[in-house]
Amino acid sequence: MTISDLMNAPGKPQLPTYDRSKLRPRLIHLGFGAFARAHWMSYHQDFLLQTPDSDWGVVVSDILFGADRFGQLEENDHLYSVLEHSDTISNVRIIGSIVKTAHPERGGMDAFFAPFLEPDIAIVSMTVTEKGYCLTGGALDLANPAIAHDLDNPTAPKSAIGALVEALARRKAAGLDGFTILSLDNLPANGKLCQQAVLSFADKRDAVLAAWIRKHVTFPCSMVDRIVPALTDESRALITEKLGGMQDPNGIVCEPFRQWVIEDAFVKGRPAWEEVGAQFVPDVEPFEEMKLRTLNGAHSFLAYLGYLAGYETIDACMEDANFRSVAHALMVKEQQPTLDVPGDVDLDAYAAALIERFSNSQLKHKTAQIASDGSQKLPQRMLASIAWHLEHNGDWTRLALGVAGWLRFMTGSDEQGNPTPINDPLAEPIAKAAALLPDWDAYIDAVFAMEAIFPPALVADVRFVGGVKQQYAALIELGSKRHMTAMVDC
Ligand code: CS2
Repeated sequence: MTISDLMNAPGKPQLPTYDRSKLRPRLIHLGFGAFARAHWMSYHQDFLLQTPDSDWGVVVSDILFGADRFGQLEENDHLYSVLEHSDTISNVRIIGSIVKTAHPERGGMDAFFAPFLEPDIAIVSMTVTEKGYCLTGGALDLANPAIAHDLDNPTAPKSAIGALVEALARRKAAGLDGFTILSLDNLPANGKLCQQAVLSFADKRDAVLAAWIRKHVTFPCSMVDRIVPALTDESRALITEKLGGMQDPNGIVCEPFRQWVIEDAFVKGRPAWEEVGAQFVPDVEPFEEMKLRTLNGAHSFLAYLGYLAGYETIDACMEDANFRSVAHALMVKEQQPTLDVPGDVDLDAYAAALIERFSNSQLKHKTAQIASDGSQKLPQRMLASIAWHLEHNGDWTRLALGVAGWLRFMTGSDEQGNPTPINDPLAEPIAKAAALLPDWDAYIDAVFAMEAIFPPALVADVRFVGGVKQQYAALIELGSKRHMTAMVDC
C-alpha cells in the first residue's frame, strides 16, 4: 500500500484537496532534509489548500545525500506525511506539493540540472545547514575541499554553492532569466551570506557570469523556526500508527509551532505565503538574531551541558528545575539585552513560550543531535552576544558556561569517561588541541586560536578568556549537574 491508496480509505488522514494536476515546477528546494519537509513545505501546503487553482509546484533536490529517499517519494506519488505532535496536539498532514525530484545519483548531472532549466522556475530555496555554505569568517572558504573541487569541476559540483552557480550558468547559456535564491538556514543574514558565497564562487569562475548573477538573482533573508528532531525508530513507529499501519519513509514528526519571517525581495514573483501566516518584513535581521540567540543559543547551551549531565533529550533537561531556570535566565538576562527587535515583539513572552516548547515530551529532541556542528553554531548563538556584553559591561556568566560546556564536550569524553559523539567539520583540529589535555589551559588556548570560530578581537580580550576558563574550571570540579545548581542563584 502507498500513501495514494489512502485516498480511498475512510477514516484515514486527509489527502490534499487541491488539484495536484495543475502544479508545475516553479519552486526548487535544495536539501530535502527533515527541517524543510516539516517547515516551509507545511506553509506551502497551506497556501495550496487556500489557493486550489495555483500552479506553484515544488521540485525537491539534493546534491550529495538522500538519493534513496527520492525513490521512495516517487513510489508514493510524491506524497509524504508530517505529524505535528505535542503533549496536547497530534495532527497528521499529507503534503502534496511535490511534482518532481532531482538528484545526481538518479540520472546524472544533466538530469539533476534539468528542472533548473524549466523557464518558470522562480525560486530556489535551500536548507543545507550552516556548514553547507562553506564559509569561514563570513567569506567563502576557498580551501574547503568541496569548493576547491567545484572550482576545478564546475559542471559536476559537490557543494550547494557550486550547484547554484552551475544552475545559473546553464540558465544564462540557455537564454533564460535568473531566479530568487531563498536561504532557509539558521544563519544571521542568511540571504546575504548566501549571496556572498555564490558571488565569490562565480567571481572565481567567470566574471561575466558573476555580473549576470548580480543582475538577475536576488537573495532575500529569512528567519525560520520549527523544532524538527531527526527521525528515530520511535517516531517512525508513531507515524506508521497514525497512517493506519502504513510506513512512510519520508514522514517526519515536528512540534505544532512554526514561524517564518521573510524579506520581500523576489525577482520573479512568489506564492502569497503571507496568507497562511508567514510574515514579510523589510528587515529580517532583528528576527533572526532574536531566534538564533534566544532559541538556538539556549538549545546549544542545553545540548552540551545537558548531555554532560546525562540528559538524552531537551525535554529531560527541562524536567530538571535547575536546567530550566538557568536556560530561562540565559535567554532573559543575557540574550535579550543584546537584541533590538520591533516594538510589538514581546521578548519575555517569547522566552516563556520557548520553555514550553522545549518541554514538549513527545519530540524527544536529542541533546547529541543539537550538539553537532558546534563550531558552525557557536559564533551566532553565543559569541556575538558575549562580544556585545564585553562592550556594554553586561553579565554573560551563563554564556561563558555555554562555551565552557562546548569545550568540555569537545574534549571527546564525558564526565564518566565515555566518548562524546562528536560530529563537526572542525573535529580534527579540535581533537588535536584536545591531545594537550590534561593541561586544559593549553587545550582551551589552542581552540581559541581557531579564527574560523573565535574572532581574534574576542580572544584578545582577557575578560573573555578568563571568564570562559573560570566556568570550565567549575565544570571540571563540580560536574554539569552540580554546577548548574550553583548557577541558579548567580
Ligand atoms: C537546533 C535547531 O539542531 C539545532 O541546532 O537548535 O535545529 C532548532 O531546533 C531549530 O532552529 C528550531 O527552529
